[in-house]
Amino acid sequence: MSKTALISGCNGQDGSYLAEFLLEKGYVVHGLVRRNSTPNHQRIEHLKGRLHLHESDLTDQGSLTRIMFEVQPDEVYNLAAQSFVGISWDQPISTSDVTGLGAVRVFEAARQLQVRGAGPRVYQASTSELFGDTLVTPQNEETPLKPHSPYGAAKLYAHEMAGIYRKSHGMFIACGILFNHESERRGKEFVTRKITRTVAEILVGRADKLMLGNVAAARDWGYAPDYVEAMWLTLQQEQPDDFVIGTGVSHTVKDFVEAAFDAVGIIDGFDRYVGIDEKFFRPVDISVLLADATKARDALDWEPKTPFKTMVRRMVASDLDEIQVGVPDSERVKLNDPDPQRV
Ligand code: NAP
Ligand code: F7E
Repeated sequence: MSKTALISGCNGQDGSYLAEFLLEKGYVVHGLVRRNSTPNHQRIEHLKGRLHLHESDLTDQGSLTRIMFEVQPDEVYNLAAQSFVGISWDQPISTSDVTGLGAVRVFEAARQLQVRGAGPRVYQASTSELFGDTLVTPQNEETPLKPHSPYGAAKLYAHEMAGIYRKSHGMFIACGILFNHESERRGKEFVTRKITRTVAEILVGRADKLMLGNVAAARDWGYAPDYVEAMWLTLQQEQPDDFVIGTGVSHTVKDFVEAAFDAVGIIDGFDRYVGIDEKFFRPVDISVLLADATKARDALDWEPKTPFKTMVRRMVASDLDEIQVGVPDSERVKLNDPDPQRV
């Protein structure tokens, strides 16, 4: 019998990849999406007809509980969140409500179902932002948690509540302490996608500057499709547990910029095109994040598959395609070199 999964944030970067992954595995997949005045389900458009979508909001307990009861999922993946760290200083209340309390509303809906004998397994998307600007490097499941952003604090609340629900109610709730993961579907406000998009625009002559903030910040950037596999593996374990998920390699924002310019064959791109603008700095930033994912490797048999440069290259190639929609193929600017992973 096929299993049933419910994904909140189904239209997000990770939600869309996870939906694909679970459909491929034969799951019946239900997704929660927000109501928008102009429906915008771009990332899951290609899955329409295979996905069961439900309108809900993480601030609305009633609809979450109702849908949980209707769907009776075997597995719940709570991926919905206000996930942009930068905006969380400007919108701390809604970030706390959605990213923090919203997770607890999902746990609570699952608990109500468990009380009636049909408790699902629950995955909570925790984050490397939990560590804050730590001096402990690399970070693993034992590293102290001291977030520096309203987003990180909201995620810490959700993370702690996941543990409390697990212990107090005997629920199967597991968290992935996910380090940054990117893709062609990454939101355009995040630094990686902003870089690949602008580099593509510079290449075709539609932009002449890439304005950034703290280019010294270093992050452990992996490829999102690899990370959804880790989410699924986490829920297939005998016991619920938390796992750090990352690559074990950290790059600065400047490194990412250089890799993106390299991918399109622009030399000295950082010096020629990058400008620094105060408005992209955060009140507080994290200097370095670097994952020690040994526990996930040993217990889940999970390893990231996609090298950093391959990911950057795919993102730039995809942005090049997107910005040249409508341009005849013969006139399109393309990446010259073959993808190192495909040759
Ligand atoms: P994302 O692309 O921003 O997707 C977040 C999803 O949440 C979107 O589909 C969004 O809906 C939905 N959402 C936002 N507010 C909501 C609300 N009030 N009610 C219901 N849905 C709401 O994020 P992601 O990169 O896929 O990340 C997935 C999860 O992993 C998030 O919880 C994020 O915090 C966490 N995480 C991500 C990373 C990373 O590097 N990507 C790292 C660590 C943890 P719309 O589609 O309508 O906007
Ligand atoms: O910033 C610096 C910025 O916004 C990365 C989310 O998925 O990962 C993500 O959060 C770094 C920061 O991602 C710009 O200051 C420099 O140091 O791409 P980001 P994030 O804040 O790391 C974590 C793990 C999550 O959980 C989150 O949900 O890049 N940076 N210049 C910039 N950042 C942005 N956005 N824009 C700039 O111009």
